[in-house]
Amino acid sequence: MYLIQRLSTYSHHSTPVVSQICNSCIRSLSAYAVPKENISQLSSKVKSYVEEKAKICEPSDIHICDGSDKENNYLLGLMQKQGIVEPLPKYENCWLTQTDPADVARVESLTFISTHNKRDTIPTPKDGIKGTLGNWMSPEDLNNALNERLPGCMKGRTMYVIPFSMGPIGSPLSKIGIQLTDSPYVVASMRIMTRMGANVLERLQNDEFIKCLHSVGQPLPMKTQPINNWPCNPSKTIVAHIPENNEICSFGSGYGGNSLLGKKCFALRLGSILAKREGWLAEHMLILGITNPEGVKKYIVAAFPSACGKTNLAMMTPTLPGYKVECVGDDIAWMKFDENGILRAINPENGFFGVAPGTSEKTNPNAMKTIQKNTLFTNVAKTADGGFYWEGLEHHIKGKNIGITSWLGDSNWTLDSDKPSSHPNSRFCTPAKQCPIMDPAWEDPKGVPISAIVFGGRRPKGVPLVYESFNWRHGVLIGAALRSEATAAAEHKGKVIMHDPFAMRPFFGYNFGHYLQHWLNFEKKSNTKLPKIFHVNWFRKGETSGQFLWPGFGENSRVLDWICKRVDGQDVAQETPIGFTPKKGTINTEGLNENIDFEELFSVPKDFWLEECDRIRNYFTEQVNNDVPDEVWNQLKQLQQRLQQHK
Ligand code: SAT
Ligand code: MN
Repeated sequence: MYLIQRLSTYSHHSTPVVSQICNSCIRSLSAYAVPKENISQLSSKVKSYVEEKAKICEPSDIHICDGSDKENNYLLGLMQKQGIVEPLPKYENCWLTQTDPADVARVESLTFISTHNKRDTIPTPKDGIKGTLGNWMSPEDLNNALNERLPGCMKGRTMYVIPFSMGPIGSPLSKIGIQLTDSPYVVASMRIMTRMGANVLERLQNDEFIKCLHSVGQPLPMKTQPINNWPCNPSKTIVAHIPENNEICSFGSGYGGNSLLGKKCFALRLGSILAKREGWLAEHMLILGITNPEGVKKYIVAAFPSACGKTNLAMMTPTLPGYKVECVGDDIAWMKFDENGILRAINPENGFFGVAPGTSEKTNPNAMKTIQKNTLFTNVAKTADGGFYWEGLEHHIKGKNIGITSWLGDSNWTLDSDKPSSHPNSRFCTPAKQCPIMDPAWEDPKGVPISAIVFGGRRPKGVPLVYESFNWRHGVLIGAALRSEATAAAEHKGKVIMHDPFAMRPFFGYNFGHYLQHWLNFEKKSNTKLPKIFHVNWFRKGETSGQFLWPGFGENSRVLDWICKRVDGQDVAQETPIGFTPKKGTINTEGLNENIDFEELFSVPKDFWLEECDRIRNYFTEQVNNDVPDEVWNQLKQLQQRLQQHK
């Protein structure tokens, strides 16, 4: 651990101050200067970045993270003293944090990408329509916003310097970032979610890196006591990306994707820009390997909007006898065609930042095993015997007399309470390597070879369990047209089917129209073996029964098996206007104990799909307008024609 301090200013302390700075120290701090000798270990590029930002943010000291256990334990101890975390003694090295209830999720409306040319960042929506494909800010406006916020924002706090690698250290597909943050919670979380520490600095040498600055936006001393000891500044929050400088600046929130800058900000938004520049793909996709009883293994990537069970699928226990599923990643895939034209994927992350409610032995037994140690829980409830609790774990407490304290601190919470025990976006942050089904190749620097790309949505009506695109271009249309049922904003009540193209809507780093062209361009490249593209829907309901037509979870292995057969070129498909669906009897039903109405599950209702075409056309026209590539319009037209010709 390296701790850099202006010890001379702390004359009344005999030993270096390692815990939170005392008040008289805060008062005695004069103009900030980084002691040169202590950051001499940094490369000149990192050093000047740290110095530049320290000068602006004026932290009281700087700590360069080495990623060691010792450092982590020290930070956890510090946070415990400060009341930011408490141990969950029922497990090994597990900790619970409750945030300020005003800081519980990503803030899409305050997330910006700043470029000189607006159209580089977002399509121009049709007149009178509000764009929903990202927020742009001019460099001038961003400068003003940051100048209003950053000066002195770390006063009285430590600036932690986090060197981190997205992807296995040294993989040609990996990228390095340096995050500066004044939140020890962020340090502890980044240590789980990324490869972090001294070995990253070694690897970095004097190369370029992604610059990530984060502040909770509450210099000390604060005027009022922070709620739950969780400093944040919701009225001033901003999450900004500056592609030109490979830079991210986030202010005011300590939560999730707002503050763990490696995840959505770097790996997806800036990642997608780097991918476009450099000819690869940064996608919001899980990566899994599936092995059949003959021992043949294939890797699949899959993009789903939220609330479709992405993490559950990534860690699935297949019910199909003799099959094995292994996990490479549950959220993000970085993919590049190798010299043999094979698409190879790495998971840039090192941990899972999963939604806690709904995770249980039934829905995801592997996640439950993963989170038994070394895990940070945020905004979940706790049990009197030192455990975690959330919606979905009712069987853990039923019939037992265990006290529960809700995430909001209600220590009399019971199953009859009218509020949930945990915030719906509460999370576990847990090391990937603890997952019992991590794929042996999950850290292979070459990446794993991808055979199929799957898009999926929660579609109660009209959309079959699985269908295959006719070709790559048609597959790009399927990704672009992705829709899923979601709980809508307050003004609509209940559920609506929302557009979420490529499950990337909040994560595009640049103009979605240009992104579509980037995808289309891979078809023109010589020597690329393009994976087949599929669409799945586990959530179709019977028109009359109103019940799910497919049991889902482990049974989804039957669909993955059919996909693998198609990758092998087996004659198990029939043509429909929307793509290839399984021929009768080609979904393996061995051991399936339910009566499935395959007829209804695979039907392609003409009127439904013609209406779907209209909605997609409207969406493209309103949102993407002049930036829709011709080929995407073509594909949509062809889909509509096929449907019209269909009886
Ligand atoms: O908070 S994160 O952005 O990391 C996760 C999510 O909201 O998708
Ligand atoms: Mn995600």
